[in-house]
Amino acid sequence: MHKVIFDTDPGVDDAMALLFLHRHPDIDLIGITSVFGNASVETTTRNALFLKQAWNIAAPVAKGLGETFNHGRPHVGWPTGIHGEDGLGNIDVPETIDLPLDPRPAHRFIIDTVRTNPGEVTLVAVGRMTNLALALRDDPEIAGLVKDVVIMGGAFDVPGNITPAAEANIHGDPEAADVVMTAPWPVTVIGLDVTTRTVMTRAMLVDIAERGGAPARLLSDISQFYITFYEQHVDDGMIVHDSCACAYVVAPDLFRTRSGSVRVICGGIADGQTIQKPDARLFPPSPWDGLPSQKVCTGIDAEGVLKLIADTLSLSH
Ligand SMILES: [Ca+2]
Repeated sequence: MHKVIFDTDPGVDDAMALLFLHRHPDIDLIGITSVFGNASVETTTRNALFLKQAWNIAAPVAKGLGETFNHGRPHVGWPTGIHGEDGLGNIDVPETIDLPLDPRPAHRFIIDTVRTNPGEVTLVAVGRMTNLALALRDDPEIAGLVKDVVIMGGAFDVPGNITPAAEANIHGDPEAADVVMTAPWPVTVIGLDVTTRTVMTRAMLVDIAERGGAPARLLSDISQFYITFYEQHVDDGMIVHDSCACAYVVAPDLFRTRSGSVRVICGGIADGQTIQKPDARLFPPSPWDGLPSQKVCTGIDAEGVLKLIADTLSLSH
């Protein structure tokens, strides 16, 4: 079993990833931590509670802070054209959800849970890296106590999606992402290099909704707005960014990775760009030296990952 804390900004593709984690038999979802990105942290936290309630998820929700790791970065607006005004595809999520939050801020929840389960927790982070960076800042020793860190973010050998250089999760808090990538814990980065090849068609989603009961039908409803947005990028369906990171946790063999230290560009026109120094290449001294070697995904069995996601979302308990 993989004990997972899911750090998320729901978010339509986040919702799919959450249902995947909830339904996969090899995953023990022990916490949900919210971060801003696809919407404000108030909205993403409300959405996490909404999905917890709708899907009867036992894991507690802890709310993240509402600002970037380095304060003072300008706010650039929420991507309501992709995720809707409510962050979940404009399905009229109730204004408030009558469920309690964990009393701790997200980064403190992460620290405490990792310390209670040393060597056992996998952090799956599919929003901005703010909460993970804050956890490392307040308690650097947790780096040695976490089993694995799997993040959705970055673009290495392909263009970004929010600028030609940068992917949105990283661009939203580059300083936090650089802290996470360079910390002495094992990170696997699932970026646009592989997620953009993983497109769930409308027909697959219809099949999931038919097989997976009411939770899957809700997921299908949430996804329609996002699918309409993606008509400008793909022929049919939705790119399932965040679910790719969850699939990696249970089926790493479906991915090909490249090892090497990773740095995040902070500032300038390439703000938020992710750059790896592959271990197999020799360079003169550079800011990539002396840092942990992390895994960057460069290849994916997209068909295998989509089948894994579809089969898992279709499992009714
Ligand atoms: Ca996300």
